[in-house]
Amino acid sequence: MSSTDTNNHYEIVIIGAGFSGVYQLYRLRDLGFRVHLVEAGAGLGGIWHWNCYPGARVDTHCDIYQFSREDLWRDWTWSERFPGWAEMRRYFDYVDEKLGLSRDVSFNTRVEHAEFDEANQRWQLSTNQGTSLSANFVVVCTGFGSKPYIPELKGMENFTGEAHHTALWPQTGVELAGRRVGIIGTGASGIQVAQEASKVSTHVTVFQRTPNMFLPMGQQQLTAEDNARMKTTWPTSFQRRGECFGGFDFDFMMKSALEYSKEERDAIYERLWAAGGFNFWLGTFFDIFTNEEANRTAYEFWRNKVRARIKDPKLADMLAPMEAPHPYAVKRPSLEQWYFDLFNRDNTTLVSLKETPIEEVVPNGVRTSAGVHEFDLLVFATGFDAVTGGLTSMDILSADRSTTIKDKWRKGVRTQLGVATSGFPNLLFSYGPQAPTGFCNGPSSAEYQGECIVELLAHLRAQGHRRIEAEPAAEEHWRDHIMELAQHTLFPKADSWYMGANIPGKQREMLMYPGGLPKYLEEFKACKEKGYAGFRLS
Ligand code: NA7
Repeated sequence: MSSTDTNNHYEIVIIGAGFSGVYQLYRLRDLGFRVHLVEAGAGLGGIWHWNCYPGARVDTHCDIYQFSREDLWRDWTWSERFPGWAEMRRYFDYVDEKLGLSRDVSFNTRVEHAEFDEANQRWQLSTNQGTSLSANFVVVCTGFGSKPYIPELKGMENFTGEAHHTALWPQTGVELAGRRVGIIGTGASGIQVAQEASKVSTHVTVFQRTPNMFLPMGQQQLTAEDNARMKTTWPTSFQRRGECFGGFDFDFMMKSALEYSKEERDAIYERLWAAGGFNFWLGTFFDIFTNEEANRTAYEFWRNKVRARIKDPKLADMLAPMEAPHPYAVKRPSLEQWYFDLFNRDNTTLVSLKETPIEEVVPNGVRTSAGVHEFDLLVFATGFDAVTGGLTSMDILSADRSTTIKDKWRKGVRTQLGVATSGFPNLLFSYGPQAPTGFCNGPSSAEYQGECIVELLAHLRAQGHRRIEAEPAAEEHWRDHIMELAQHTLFPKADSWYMGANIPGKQREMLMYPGGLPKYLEEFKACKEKGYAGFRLS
């Protein structure tokens, strides 16, 4: 082995420095592994590094949107219940300072190609920097949203203004003040930009394809005293995450929405609504997700709340139609602060792309079937090739070199427990497909699922195993189990990124494990107790 090989060879290489990657780095390092992390961005934080557009904000209350290590939370103070991207970046800097992470990270380095060296049982990775490194094991932590999606629009090359996707926002910032802004997409990103733009821009035009069932954020400014009080409850909250479906510190009510009279039910809905955040989603009746009649009760409550805020009945019909466009809550609801109020002002226009589709981009804006909408800045808030995009955008060759992950998954994702796929030995992934991921709070997944992976790697070392590979039969079984669970829910009834249905040509399938975090952990534990059944260890 040459000296270069020695320098660039690690026991474990982690790809991606969001919550999952950072967790893997410090846990594996603490266990004495020789580990290195490769990150495409210039800093830690994952989506909190890339998503620096105005208004980018967490959708989970800060109590649980952080690492649960006491030496980290004890000395950190949150300024808002739902922190913005700049505060999240400061948080990652703080974690870095406390744990000395950066010394083991290659920043501005994107893994482009990976192939397995059978003779040495190791991965060879090549990067966009022209560098290469090798590792016995690779843990991919590229997250659910690392491959932005920009739709192909006719005439885009003719646009003379500025155009950016929210997740590729220039790190130096973009001026919103005094400009006319056009925003395509009304997910979390789109409405966050719209809310900020409405304060300073001359005009905001929002292009909506599907009305999004936003929930009230319930933002709060936090003092040092608030933090001190909250810290007394955090150990319990951290513990609770592993017991709740979505990795939150609250869970569904094991009651049917239909067990109650309308008055009783609405009183419960009022309480959940007032609590803010995802309470009206992950703290509600369990059968909202499985029973259309129960679901309709939540939609009607939501619709009436929203319509009461919008003065123009036509706009109310566009934003909160009398008939739901799809069941409530089967697309991830975003949190709004003053989004619906924008439409009572003169400087905001809402364009329904269902009624008037975009025909082409013109030099000064966008032409829909109803005419031209002019603007200087075009924001693509059109989301991501979610969950699988981080993995499939790298050229990862199977051990026998017959395929890539991207090609293998073209006809559907196959994994054992959402952490490995057959044909690709010694390659594990955290917060990826067929795991709780998008149904789970990010840091909770990073820690709970992440710890399963850490234990697995420690087990391999303890047993002297040099190779782990998912068994094809096990991944067929896991896939069937996921599809079976999904069939009993209303999730397949919407074109969401949970279903891979937001990207043209992508296989439509449930991409998440729909049984919830606790059940997932049980499955993993059972697999571990059977000597990691479904994985071939050697
Ligand atoms: P999302 O939630 O995937 O939202 C993307 C939005 O872009 C959504 O409103 C889409 O409409 C819209 N979209 C996508 N493609 C098009 C085209 N071709 N034309 C018009 N509109 C389009 O992404 P975000 O970045 O906002 O949020 C991602 C996650 O981050 C979010 O779930 C939170 O977890 C935080 P659609 O609804 O598909 O009709």
